[in-house]
Amino acid sequence: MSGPSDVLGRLDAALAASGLSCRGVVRFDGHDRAPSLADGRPASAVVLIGVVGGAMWPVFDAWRATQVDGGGSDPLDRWSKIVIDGVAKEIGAAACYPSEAPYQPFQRWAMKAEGLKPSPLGILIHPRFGLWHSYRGALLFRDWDDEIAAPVAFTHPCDRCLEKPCLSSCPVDAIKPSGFDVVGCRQHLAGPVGQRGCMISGCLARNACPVGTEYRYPPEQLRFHMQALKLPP
Ligand code: B12
Ligand code: SF4
Ligand code: SF4
Repeated sequence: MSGPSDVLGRLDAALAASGLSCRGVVRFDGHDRAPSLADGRPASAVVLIGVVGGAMWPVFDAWRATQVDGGGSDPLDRWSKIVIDGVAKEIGAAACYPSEAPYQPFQRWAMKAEGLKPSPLGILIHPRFGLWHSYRGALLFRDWDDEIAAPVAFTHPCDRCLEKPCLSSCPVDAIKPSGFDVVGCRQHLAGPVGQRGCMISGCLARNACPVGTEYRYPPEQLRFHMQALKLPP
């Protein structure tokens, strides 16, 4: 089995054209429930693959334009699977996906890999990318014997943010310190004010965050994610 620097270097190269990137590595230890591989044995490590800002959007959008069905009902999931399954085959790992049941704990893995914590919106905030990042898949490895560097320590951005504009920007108060009111949010998005507001400009609470604004998704990408949030699962 190759060492992590070798695998991560090959992964970066394999992902470069897609605009996706490696988002950290976690070795499973006694505290984690490691996902099983095809033969039923547990994985020993996972490498997260994700989106930072708008890097993947032009590649995904160009792919979508070539699809007769526009990419189907979940085009981003389909595209991610094509890209990540290809990379998994090349690297010799198994792939798993955040939207496939049973849900794997992508956020818990990301917290461990990069030392991230949840924002009041529920999504994890990154010290550099703010709220403008997500996960498109992960590669599971049977053997990973080499050291994995501990995440660099930083102050959680929300602990430094005194005004917390995300908590006061939602027109229907769906972002509360106690959690995200997804029903209230979706009702608003379905109505005329939501259609003219959040559905076009993106979530006002997310947009209000002052961290990582240079990574904010481009308008078309924002609208795409709002469409996905509007629909009940
Ligand atoms: C179901 C789901 C939803 C549902 C319900 C979300 C909810 N708040 O309950 C709906 C459809 C509403 C939704 C909406 C969105 N989601 Co969502 N969602 C998921 C999904 C598929 C499963 C979540 C889950 O149940 N995980 C299962 C448990 C076992 O995993 P977990 O890692 O342990 O997750 C838990 C912990 O993080 C825990 N937790 C919270 N705080 C803390 C603190 C500590 C210390 C610990 C230990 C744990 C913990 O809460 C999580 C469970 O909800 C995940 C993908 C995934 N596989 O995780 C995406 C995911 C969480 N969603 C994501 C996003 C981006 C969104 C949206 C912004 C998307 C959009 N279209 O705009 C919205 C807004 C969400 C919001 N404001 O909270 C991203 C978050 C990325 C990030 N930066 O963190 C994820 C990871 C998907 C991805 N592809 O990256 N989502
Ligand atoms: S506005 Fe402040 S509290 Fe809200 S997510 Fe951004 S940094 Fe965190
Ligand atoms: S999308 Fe709009 S209604 Fe939903 S949480 Fe964000 S600001 Fe509130």
